[in-house]
Formats: sequence, C-alpha cells, structure tokens
Amino acid sequence: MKNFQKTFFLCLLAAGVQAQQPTALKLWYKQPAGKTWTNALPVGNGRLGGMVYGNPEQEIIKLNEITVWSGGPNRNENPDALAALPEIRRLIFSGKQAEAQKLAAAKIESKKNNGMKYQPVGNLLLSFPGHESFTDYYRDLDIEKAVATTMYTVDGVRYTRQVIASAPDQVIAVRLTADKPGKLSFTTFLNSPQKVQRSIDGTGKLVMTGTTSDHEGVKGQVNFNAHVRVVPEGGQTTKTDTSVVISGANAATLYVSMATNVVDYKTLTANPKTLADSYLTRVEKRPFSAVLAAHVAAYQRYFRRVALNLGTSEAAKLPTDERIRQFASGDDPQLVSLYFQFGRYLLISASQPVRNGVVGQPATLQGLWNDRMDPPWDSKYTININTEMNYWPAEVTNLTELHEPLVQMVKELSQAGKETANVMYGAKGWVAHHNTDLWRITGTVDAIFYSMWPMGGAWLSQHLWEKYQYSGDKAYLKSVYPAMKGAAEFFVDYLVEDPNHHYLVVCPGMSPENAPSTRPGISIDAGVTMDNQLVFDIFTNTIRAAKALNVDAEFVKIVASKLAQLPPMQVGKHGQLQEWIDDLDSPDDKHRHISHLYGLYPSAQFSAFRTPQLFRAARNTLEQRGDASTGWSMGWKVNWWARLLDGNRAYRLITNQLSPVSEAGRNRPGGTGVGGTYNNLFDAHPPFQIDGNFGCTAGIAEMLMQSHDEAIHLLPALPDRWPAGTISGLRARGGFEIVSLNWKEGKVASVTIKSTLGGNCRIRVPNELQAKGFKTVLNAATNTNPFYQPVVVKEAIVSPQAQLILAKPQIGQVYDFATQAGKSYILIMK
Ligand code: FUC
Repeated sequence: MKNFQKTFFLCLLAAGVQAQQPTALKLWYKQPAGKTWTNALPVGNGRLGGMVYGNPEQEIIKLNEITVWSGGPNRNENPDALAALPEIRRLIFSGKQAEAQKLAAAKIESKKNNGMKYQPVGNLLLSFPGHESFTDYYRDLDIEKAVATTMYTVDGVRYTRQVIASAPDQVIAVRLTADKPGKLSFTTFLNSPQKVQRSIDGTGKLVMTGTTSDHEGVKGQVNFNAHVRVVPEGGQTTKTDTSVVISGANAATLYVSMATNVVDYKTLTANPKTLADSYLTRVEKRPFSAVLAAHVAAYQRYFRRVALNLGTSEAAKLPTDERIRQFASGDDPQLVSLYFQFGRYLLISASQPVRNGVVGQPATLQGLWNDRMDPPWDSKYTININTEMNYWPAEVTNLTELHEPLVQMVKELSQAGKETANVMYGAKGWVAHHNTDLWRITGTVDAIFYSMWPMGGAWLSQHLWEKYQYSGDKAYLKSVYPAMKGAAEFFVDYLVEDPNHHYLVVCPGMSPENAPSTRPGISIDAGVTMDNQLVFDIFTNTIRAAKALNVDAEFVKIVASKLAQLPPMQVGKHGQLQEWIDDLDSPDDKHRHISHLYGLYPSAQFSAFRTPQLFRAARNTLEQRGDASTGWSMGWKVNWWARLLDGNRAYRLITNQLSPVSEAGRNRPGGTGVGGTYNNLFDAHPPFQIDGNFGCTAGIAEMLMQSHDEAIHLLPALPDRWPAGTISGLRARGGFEIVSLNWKEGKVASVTIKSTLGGNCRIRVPNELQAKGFKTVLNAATNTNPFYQPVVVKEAIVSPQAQLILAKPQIGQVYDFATQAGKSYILIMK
C-alpha cells in the first residue's frame, strides 16, 4: 500500500499538479463523482446551494435555494384536541395508555397536513464534447477557501473548473479555464425535476421558472427563478432554445442567480425575477477574481476563527474516500480535524444571517442540499433532536452569527405557535410539536406515536438562552426573552398534577419515538424524564433571563413554584437513568433516541462532582444502549461520552461515525440502521442527514473544552490517541475565548484565555499551571461568575435494586482568577 501511495504521488507531481497538492483542509479525490450524489461536493452561501460532480464530459451542479418548499402558508393544528384533553389525561393516569393513544390519534393528530417538503431548483449542466477521455484527474473541496475545483487533461490541454457560492454576491459562480488559448468549448443549460419553463431571454441569459408542487392539500405557491449568465472570454457564442453554446473560448465564467417569491413564512410577495436579475446585474460585469476574493474574505471571516491540530500521519496524504475506508484500522488524527472543520464549513455554507435584506433560513435535515422532490422526512425541521443538533457547534466553535436563522425561526414559531397552544390545549404562551417547516407549522406531524410531543418550544428556547450564555449580550437577551417567556407560559398552563406520584407533569407527552418494551407501539405517557428535564430548563432559564433583565418578578414567582413541583430524575433497577416515570427500561433496548440524556448534553443537569449517582446512571444507560446507531445518534454519543469525561469512548464513537457507508445506504428507508460517512464526508443516517456532521463536530470540541458545571474544563475528555495538539478560537460560556490551548503528553502546556465580559474565570485542568503576571486562587469555594452558577436538580430517587458503582472523578487542578473585559490571560505548565 505504501508503495502504491508513493507512486500515486509521484504521478501527481509528474502531472504538474503541485499547486493542487492536498493541504490539511481539503477533501480530494482521484475520480469524478459520476452519478453518485454523495460523491459530489457541496458549496453554499446559506441561501443558495450547489452539489458539484466534477465530471469532465458532463458537469452537473445540483441547485438549491433554501425557500423552495412545496405548499404555501398554512396552519395544521387539530382543534378537536382541547375537548379530548381531559379524557386523554384520565386514561393515561389510569394506566390505559393504549386507549389514550387511540383517542389522541383521533383528536390531536393533524387532520390537515404533516408539513411540506424542501425541494430542489434543478441542475446546471455543462457538456464538454470530447472530454470523455481524460488523464491526470484531480478534484477537491478546499474548505479553507470554500472553493470546489476540478482539473484534468484532454489532448494536452489542462482544464480547470472552480465553483463557489458567494454570500456577498448572492450567486453561484463557475469559472472555466484551459491552459491553452481557444480550447474551451461547451454547451450549458438548466433542467429540473420540477415543472418548469425554460428559455433564453433577450440578453442571452438562461432563464428557468417554476412553481413548487402541491402537497397534502396545500397548493404549491413558491415561484422560483434561476438565471444563468455566461460570460465567455474569446470564442463564439451561439444559442438554441434552451442552451448557450460556447466554442473556442479561452475561459468563461457562469453566474447562477436564484430567487423566490418568499419574504417570510406568511408572505409571498417578493418578485423572483426582479430579485434574481438584481443579483446578476451586480455581479456579471465584475471579473471572477474580484468575486472570488470577496467570497473568500467573507467566508474566512468565520472559518479562520478556529484552528485545530490533532497531529498528522502518512494517511493525510491519501484521497479522502480512501482515508474514510482506512480510518478504523489506521492512524489518521488529521481526518478528525478535517471532519471537525468540515462541520464548521457546512454550518457557514448552510446557515447565514440576514444578508442584503434576505433573512436566512435554518439548516434543514439536509442542510441546504437536496436533489429530490420527495426527500427523506421531507428534509424538514425535525425539532425533537435533529434541528437542534445542527446548531450545537454554533457557539462553541465561534460561529455565533450563524445561529441567527435558528433564532429567527424560534421567534416566528413563538408567534405561529400561540394560536396552536390556545386552540389545541387552552394554554397561554406557544407550542410546537416534533416537526416544523418553512411555513412554521406548529400542529402535530405524522402518526401520534411520533408526534405527541408538545416540547418543541422548550428545546428550541434552550438555544435562545445558550446564545446569551456565550455573549452576555443583554440587548440580544431582551430580543429573545418574549419567546422564552412564551415557551415557559405554555408549560405553566399545560403541566398537571399526576394523581399517582403527585408531581406536576407534562401530560400527554412521550419520550421521543420510543416506547417501553412492555407496551410496544404505545409511546403516549406522562412525566417522562426528557419532558421533566426540558421543563426544568425552560423554567430555570426563563427565571434567570427575567432576573438578568430585571423584569416579570410576579411571573418568576409562579414559574419558581411550578419548578419546585417537577419530578426528580430516577435511577432504575438496572442502574440506568429511567426514561419513563415508572421503571420500565429494558437493558436490551438499543433505540437510537436516548432522549432522557438530554439532561447530560446539551443541557447541564448532570455533574461528575455534584450528582455522582445520576452521572453513573447516565453511563449505565449509554452502556446498555450500545454504540452503533444512526449517524446523528452516534454524533450525540460523542458529546455524551465527552460529558462523561471518557475521551477514549468518545473517540470510539468518532471511529464509528467515520466508517464508510456506500451510496446504497442513501436509500435505506426508515429510522433504523447503522450510520457512518459517505465519500464526500456527509453523515449517513442512513440516508444522508446533516445533523450527524454537526453533532460530531460539537462533540470534538466538547472533548477538548467544556464550559458548564461551574468551570471552564480544559481537556476534559482527551483520548490517548491525541497526546499532543493545539486548538485556538473555541468560545466558552461567560464571554470567554480560548485564544489558544496547547497540550503535550495529555497535559495542558499553555493556554491563553480572553475575557470579553470580565468576571471570575475558573478553570479545571489536568495538571498544575502557572499564571503569567496575575494571581490565581487554588480550590476557591464558589465561582462568583453569574454565567457559572450551578444547575441544581432535585436529589435523584434510586431504586433499591440498582447497583451503582460510583467512581471518584479526577478533579485535577481548579484555579480561579479575576478578569477584565478585553484582556487576555496566559497560564503555562508548571
Ligand atoms: C426522527 C428520527 C429519525 C430521523 C428523523 C429525521 O424521526 O427518529 O432517526 O432522524 O427524525
């Protein structure tokens, strides 16, 4: 194998492609994508997406625009819910869950629709006659610059293609060059699986227009335009009805502009033609080099904030698909840092804040990239885990602006969901169930077994609060507080006293998509652990937000009294954290959702130091569930093992996540299966689902730095595989930035921490450190920094049958020091 690698590299050098030598931050391949979507490489600017195939003779760029969804503005709540609610509750509390679920299916399940589909715009095609036989092929995605490049040689001419999706210019740009004059000839046109009209307008540009499809009784109302301007340099330009033909040019640039009539979830009054034209007009006279430079600068403003080095090895010289195949059996720490940075690349490419007046939409189940009219799970927003997971890297990996489309969606849901709360449950505030879409539907989606989950507002609101935790920006907090308060208000009204246990509980509710093995197929319940944790968070965070803003003292009292009546967490007879209020868990349950560990991550209700029994029970639960699962489930597990301070186990999950999955896996139906990674580093649920990329990215950060449980914890879960390394630019709660962290032999060698808000900084580290020019206090009693207040949960109830072996956590060294806003602090190994 080694010899093969050497020969291959010598060949590359001989072919004169030194300039394209793979660097650490490139995905690269020796062959075109062919017909395989998961071989193609994604580019995106948050609104426009492209999947670039890099096929020499027939280039395909699959096109997306984030507001191209089936249907139109609509609501889907079921007004029969309210009258049936008392009976459903009575049945649940008397142990008749099957009957309760039947009634809920009739009265709560949406009778209108189950959400709309995120759909493609179509394809940009470029055919290059005679390019069937090519040599010296090379294709990459440079994630340091956000440029997809394809190179190959035909008849002694070296052809190069570059594709970008520019945020500043709001176009996809394709640059075609040949290294000899007059050698570039191609035909280009648009097509689509949508019903479209295609033409060439008077100015010579390609125009494709269409309207999205009807779905489940909602008329398709999104009108979209795709315009392509071809700017050749030299040669002849001719046209057919629907294509532009270039012959004998020296080079050419194509600008692809797309727009729709969507203004927001209720308003379809934009003019897609005018918009698409306005983007084109701004860009078409500018040289590609200028458009490229503006794109790279805008992209790097985000991307360059974080750098990660976990070491490198010979494997880093191999093509990316080869590296995925070898990861489990080899030594390739650089693939992990590439995967981490690819997650950041995907978030920058799939989720952008308001630009040129366009409000960004959050990343869907597929981010921004979907070529199907009927994508898996409609490529919607599944908010009982998947959408939230997409945003886990946003704060910690220093991409807070990219969180804004999600924040905006939550604000919109807090409006749309008010009527749903009132009509379905007679409650104040707002509610969302386990899915939503572009139209911000807030009724249930799909069968009641999956959808009896009125918790979307609680979980999404955690993101509103977390964003504040990192920045301390009170003006921002004020802007999101009404949505947080509304989510809390809903639960103030919706909670009911459980007549059996006498706690206040969510009823009806469910533990996402799972059911106890004693009653298969029946998920409906009361007071399940995840619901208790979610209500605990929305209440705790709303109280803290109200206090920080000095508002709503009376409301705070009401919320605090309800908070005190929530059920505690419970450890069941198998030593597990109970998923349900009764001890119903089976140690043989391998379900992908382990929702009751929400409290461990992303929430911070467990502590190695303060809640050792819960901490151990969480570990037992994870052991019982096992490692192998769908892509997103494994991504979550990386974070859980990191929070359990077990770096080697987290690494094992990364290995599982980086195991190869073939295109056949893209079509695997249903919610089961074992996930992994496609050739283009996309996460395989399977099928492709982007959440696993983001979950694992966040998990890698969580292995190196955590900022909850009263301290910034450096190297909390470092695996033996990464004895030395550096990371710069991670953000910690309380406005701290880990400007740089270097470690050697598993110990912190040096760390620079910048404070943006001032206040006490507490760090927990594995070894003794020495502060450079400031005083530290060892083992201080309390952390006075308000962002590091402990999260205090009720004492757990532990089954007498549970055998909990409590391990003493390694506390390491704990240092406190006072900081001033704007100053940096350096500590080095003693
Ligand atoms: C939930 C999960 C599935 C999948 C889907 C989009 O239904 O249970 O695994 O992620 O969302």
